[in-house]
Formats: sequence, structure tokens, C-alpha cells
Amino acid sequence: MLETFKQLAHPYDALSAEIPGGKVVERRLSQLQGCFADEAAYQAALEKEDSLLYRVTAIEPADGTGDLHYGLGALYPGKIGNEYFLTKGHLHSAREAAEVYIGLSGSGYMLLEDEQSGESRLEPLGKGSVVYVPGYTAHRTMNTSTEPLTYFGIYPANAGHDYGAIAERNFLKILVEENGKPTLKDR
Ligand code: PAN
Ligand code: ZN
Repeated sequence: MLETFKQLAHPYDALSAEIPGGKVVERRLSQLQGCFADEAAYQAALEKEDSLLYRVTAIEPADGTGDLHYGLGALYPGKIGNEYFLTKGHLHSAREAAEVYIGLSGSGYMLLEDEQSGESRLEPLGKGSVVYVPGYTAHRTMNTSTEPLTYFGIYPANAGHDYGAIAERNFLKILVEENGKPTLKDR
């Protein structure tokens, strides 16, 4: 078994979310159509620059039962209108698949939304904090600081990413800056 793995240890750079040999996904503003509540602010920001919002590098060592995949994410600081930069967010295709997020640097939050009940929870993610994302829960990350929010997400190899279901109905809550503080509001 062990001999089938070419590489088990990987060096990583958190601020750039780089892991040599990993699968890189970059998300720019133009790819987050419909995610931000303030459509006019979104269009105005996009006209100025199609900024890089985040990068994720995934390591997928094996695909069998019991195997794990993980991703290193760097979500850069910024806002669209008063809403903090965020990830698209998703459910796992295998709905029961949970995930552990380990904060490395910066600070922000994870918005969790139960697919069935629509119940929302806001949990802090950043340096010194770790978040357990239960199965059947849509999850999105938001950066409320002025530096990159970096983290590892570790999930079952068969989890898969379903972006469609949550994009269609959107998260029910948004995280905006109000009186200088992150505030969770109804969309
Ligand atoms: C994470 C996410 C990462 C980017 O690795 O993929 O934070 O967010 P989106 O995938 O929603 O664009 C994870 O939750 N993996 O399962
Ligand atoms: Zn996930």
C-alpha cells in the first residue's frame, strides 16, 4: 500500500495557497456572479478589475473508501459594497461528507447552512481556530480581516463539490460590515 504513494509530505505556502504538484483553482470576481447581494457594487468593481478573490490547491492522494483529500485555501481581503470577500460555497455531492477547516492565518468566518432546514450558523475561522463542518451543510468562507485568510480543509475523498444546488437558491444570510463590525443579515 505505502509504496503506491509517490509523495506523502508536501511543502506549502499559505499566503499564496501553493503546494507544488497540487490541483489549483483560482476564482476571480467574474466567476462569482450572483454571490454578492449588492449587484450594482459588484458590476462597478468588475468594471474596474477582475480581481483574484481566492486560490485553492487540492491534494488528492487516493480515491478509495476511507481516503482523504485536502485543500489549502487563501481568501484575499476586500469587500463588494459592504459585503466581505467570500468563497462561492457548496454542498458536498455526497451530502453526508463532513469537513474540518483548520485556520492558518488571518481571520474571518464560515457561514454554514443546513440544506433541509435552512438554519444558519456563523463560526469564526482564522489563526488559532478550527471549524467542523457537518454533513448536509452548505459552507462558505468570508474574510473580515485586512490580510489573507488561509486555511486547510480536509474532507473524505468521495465528497465531491456540488455548486449548483446552493447557487440556485443562494445562502439565506450575508455577512456585511456595519458600524465597523461584521454583521450577519438576511439576504
Ligand atoms: C474547500 C473549498 C474552498 C473554496 O477546500 O473548496 O474553501 O471554496 P469553494 O469550493 O466553495 O469555491 C472545501 O470546502 N472543500 O470541500
Ligand atoms: Zn467543502
